[in-house]
Amino acid sequence: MSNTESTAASKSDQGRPYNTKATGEALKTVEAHQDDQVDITLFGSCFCPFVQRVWVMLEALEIPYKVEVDPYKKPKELLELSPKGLVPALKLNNFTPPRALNESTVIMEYLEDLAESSTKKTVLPLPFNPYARALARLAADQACRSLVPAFYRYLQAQDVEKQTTAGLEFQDAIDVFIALLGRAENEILGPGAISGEGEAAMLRKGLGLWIEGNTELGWADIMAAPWLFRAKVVLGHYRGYRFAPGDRVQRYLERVFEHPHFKATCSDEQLYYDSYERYAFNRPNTSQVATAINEGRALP
Ligand SMILES: N[C@@H](CCC(=O)N[C@@H](CS)C(=O)NCC(=O)O)C(=O)O
Repeated sequence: MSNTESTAASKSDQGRPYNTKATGEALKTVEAHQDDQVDITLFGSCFCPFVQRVWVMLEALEIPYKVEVDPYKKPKELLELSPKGLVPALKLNNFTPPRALNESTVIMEYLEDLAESSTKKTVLPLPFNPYARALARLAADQACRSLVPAFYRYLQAQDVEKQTTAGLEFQDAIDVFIALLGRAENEILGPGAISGEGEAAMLRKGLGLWIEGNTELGWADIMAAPWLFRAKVVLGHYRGYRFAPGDRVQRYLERVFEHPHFKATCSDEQLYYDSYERYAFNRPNTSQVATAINEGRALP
């Protein structure tokens, strides 16, 4: 029996701590990003989905960076960058003294703006069509405000009845997210779309991997992917969750999970089983996010 099978079968809290060091592809990426002579240092922890968002952005936009893992114990250096001691945080080394940014969504906006004048890469539809950009952001907003909290509610729910309700709510949050990706596709590229053919071809790229044939991650993909991946791995393991069947959705998820920029930031599955055990058994003092969920408050 493999490690994974024995963990899945036992389903009891083994008191495993979160991992402090990336494994697999993510470890290779960490090792390839240790050059001190770069403008951006990403403070992150290897299992954190909020960090993964930012990490995927750096990869997708080809912005040079250095990555530090396990600042979870709140070293002074992190607290100077991120007031609540949350990761991700960016240290911006090109300012004297260095400046800082926290909040994954704000950092994503910052990197998108930065890339406009540096690497010329983007993960959004081009600015000549603000409506197409807004539709991509609408799906991303659904990921932030519904899908992410629903993920934690489901994972932290302890009795079967609450797990069933939370599971349905989580699936609903995914369905709405997918519907919004579909809406962007229909309204920008579909029959009677507002754009002409040339314009549609230019906008198509920025709509991300939902669009069959597209090869680059989009804004909404990056916003949601870390939790979609943890739904497959962690909720699959601890809650028996499976994505609702549907060929198009399955193909989309596969394209996201297999995308080189996403894969480069993923550790081996065992790391996620271990790191999320404390959430799955709702141990006290797991994290600020877990506490907020237990107290019915907004996420930090
Ligand atoms: N709103 C923040 C949330 C970040 C967050 O909660 N990060 C977790 C790791 S996944 C953290 O740093 N937790 C430390 C703690 O709970 O003290 C963001 O989007 O960046």
